[in-house]
Order: sequence, then C-alpha cells, then structure tokens
Amino acid sequence: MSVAQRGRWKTWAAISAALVGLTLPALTAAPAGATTNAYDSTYYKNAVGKTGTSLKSSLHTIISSDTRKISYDAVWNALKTTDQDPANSANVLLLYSGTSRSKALNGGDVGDWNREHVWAQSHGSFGTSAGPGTDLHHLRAADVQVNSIRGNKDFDNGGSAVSGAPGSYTDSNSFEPRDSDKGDVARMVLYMAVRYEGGDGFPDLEANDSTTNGSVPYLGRISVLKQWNEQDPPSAFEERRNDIIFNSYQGNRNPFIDHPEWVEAIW
Ligand SMILES: [Ca+2]
Ligand SMILES: [Ca+2]
Repeated sequence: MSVAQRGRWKTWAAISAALVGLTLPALTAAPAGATTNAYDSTYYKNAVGKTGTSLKSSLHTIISSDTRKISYDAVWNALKTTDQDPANSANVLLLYSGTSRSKALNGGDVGDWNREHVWAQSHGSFGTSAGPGTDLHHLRAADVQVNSIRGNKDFDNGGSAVSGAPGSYTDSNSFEPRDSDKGDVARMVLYMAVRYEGGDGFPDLEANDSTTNGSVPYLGRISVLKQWNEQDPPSAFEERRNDIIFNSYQGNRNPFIDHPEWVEAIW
C-alpha cells in the first residue's frame, strides 16, 4: 500500500466508522409510535422489542408473576385510594359519569357508588372470589344506576344517551362510555385479556369483535377498543392508579397504560 493509498484507506476507515455510528441506532430503533417507560429496563425488560403473540406471552408472564390478590370486601377501601378525586381527597371519581362523590357513599342504594367490573363478571362467570373478580386493574368506582345500565354489555359505539352519564350511550347489546373514559376502558379490558390465559383455575379471557358474547369469556369489540385506546391516551389519573396497584396492592402493572402502542403491537 502506497502512502497515498494508506491515506485514502484511513479516510475511508474513518468515514466507515462514522457511518456505523450513525446507522446502528437507526437499525435498532424502536417501531414508530413506541414510547419509553421508567420500567423498560426492569419490569418490562423481557417484553421490550417484541410484538404479536410473543409480546402477549411475555407480558402475561410478567403481570402474572406476582400473585397478590385481595378479597372482594377489601376492594371497597382500595378503590377509595385508587379512584380518589385528584381535586378532592374526600371523594372518588366515578367511571362513565365523571361524577365526584363522597368516599363514604359506597353501597347499593340510589345515589351510592359501587364496584364496577369493566370486564363484566358474567363474561367467563368468574364471580367475586379473589382473582379476576377482585382484580383492581379493571375495577372502578361507578354510580349504582349507571353500573346497572351498563350491566354485562359488550363495548361498542352508538345507542341513546345514558341517564346520569353525559356523553355515554347504550343500545340493546352494547355500551359506549363518554370520550374521556374510552381509552381507560379499552386498556382495562385488554389488560384482562393478557392477564388471564386459562391458568389458576380461571377462564382464558379474550377480546373479540362481537357484541353478543353473553356468558362466554369474551368481550367486544376489539376493533372499537383499539380506536378508543388511540383517541383517549393514558391520563395522569390512570398512571397514578396503576402505580398504586403496583406498589400497594397487587404488585403488577397494566402494560397498556405504560405502553399504549402495545395494543396495536398485539392486536
Ligand atoms: Ca381517559
Ligand atoms: Ca387471555
């Protein structure tokens, strides 16, 4: 190699090194829409970078590894903490209606709030023993009458206005929450689909595109839930309750609040 050749080689080597430095991060970049989360290098380390059934399987293992469960009676006090109104610590914020109501008004009478199973209990008939029936990630404080109107309906757009829950609609077989609760509902339902895969004596819960699921362990409609997840991103309220459930109750997280783009990555 001549001096001139050596010089050109050194220049090329330097350029190549620079190109490697420039292109490597691009080759390993996360997919479009990916977000980062404080738990990526710890809690989610085995899931980050995966998609499809591989991601779902990995997340199932992660969110099932801590088996702390609470009783249905203990859910009352837990909701007083997880669903506390950020503007008034004496109240809880009710799902579907957005009403702020005294924590002391928990019960079954008109004007009270009670424990709404966003994944309706009858869809898999899991009841209220410790497990899916007491899983705080899909249990929310709701007005007694509004909860009764939602009943065990699948989720979908459309219907007539729901009394006591402005912006919510219902028809004979489906319920549409108000806009600011749409994403919350989607992420709660899809958490349940990943958390419960048929182990521990509980049914394998899955989301599908039907609104006539009845008592089978399915809940719809997945195509609409995906839209709702996009249009109503995770709020500070959801992030706070995810942290409380993780740190103080169940030791597990709802991955779709931490990584809403994982909904599209799986479904
Ligand atoms: Ca929301
Ligand atoms: Ca499942």
